[in-house]
Amino acid sequence: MRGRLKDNPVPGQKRVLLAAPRGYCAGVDRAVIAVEKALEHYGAPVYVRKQIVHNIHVVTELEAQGAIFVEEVDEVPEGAHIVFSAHGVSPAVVNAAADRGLHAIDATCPLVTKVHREAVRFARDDFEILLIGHEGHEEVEGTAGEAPDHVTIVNSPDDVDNIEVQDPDKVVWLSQTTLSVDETMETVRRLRERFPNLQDPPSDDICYATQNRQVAIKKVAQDADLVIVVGSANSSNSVRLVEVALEYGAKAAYRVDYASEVKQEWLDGVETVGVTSGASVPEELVKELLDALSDAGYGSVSEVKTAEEDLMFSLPKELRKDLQGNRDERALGGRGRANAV
Ligand code: 2E7
Ligand code: F3S
Repeated sequence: MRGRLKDNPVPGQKRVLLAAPRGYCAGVDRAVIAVEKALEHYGAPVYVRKQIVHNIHVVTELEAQGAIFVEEVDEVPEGAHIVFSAHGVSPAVVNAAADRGLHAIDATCPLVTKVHREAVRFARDDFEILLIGHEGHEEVEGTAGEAPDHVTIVNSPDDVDNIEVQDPDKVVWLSQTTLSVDETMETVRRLRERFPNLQDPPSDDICYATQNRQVAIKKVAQDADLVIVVGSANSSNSVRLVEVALEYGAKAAYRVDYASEVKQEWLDGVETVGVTSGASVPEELVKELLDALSDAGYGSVSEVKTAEEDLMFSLPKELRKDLQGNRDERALGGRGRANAV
């Protein structure tokens, strides 16, 4: 059914094209499990700086298990456990947590840490870093905080004309991991027009998960009258999926946190609904959307798969160490808790 519906839809038949890959990436999976394991191992409450990932459902579920989300480390009682979110933190935040005697568990996605290292290295070599990304987003604050005196944030292609640099022969661009690939390439093209010796990052900063989800929704969007993206409003990669869907031919595209937000009028005259979800979105929310669409007559679902994903990251090292200690204690006949990984 999968191929037949996609390539040769029955005229007038309502159907869903379900993008794959969608939903959780390796960095989100690791960060959410880190909070759950921390709660199991240390007991509630465990504090989390900022939303662990930008999804309201994930945050609400973790709150119900005993996580307390704070904006800054000074809200956390001295000596408590704190998890840094998947989007990363600047050294200033790491230091503030240490000064307060907090036990920090760093759930920064390893692919963000890689960009932090690039920023540190280029700053050490005295480059000016043009960081393409959205000002105010936690990831951008964290990366810029690695080398504040060397970083200029470039929000959009239109920002390029206003950038000032000291030495146009010593500039490099880096980026946030969750941007639109196409828009970022346009920003780089315009930067290079102004600074022909602009250096590229050593490897892609826009991560595999962002890229894969955009490729999949581009394919779906070509055939979709409507695209629905499951994801929260502050989720950069989810919002990008709506934009990409519109750019690649979807007649309409909306973002929802929950299936209950789908408006009846969105479906008026619609034969093909494309569905995807951002990297911070649990699959159960997509399932609920598919159930709601099925109730509305869109029971035929074909997956449009453009890549396989099997990347997994190990848990943050601070947590692994404590969980390992727990295991050793049990092996020695101690009374450790029976919940280590
Ligand atoms: C961490 C990073 O939580 P998200 O919705 O975050 P964005 O950055 O898209 O607002 O998605 C997962 C995620 C993506 N990037 C987590 Cl650095
Ligand atoms: Fe990491 Fe990319 Fe996910 S940076 S948290 S793998 S969206």
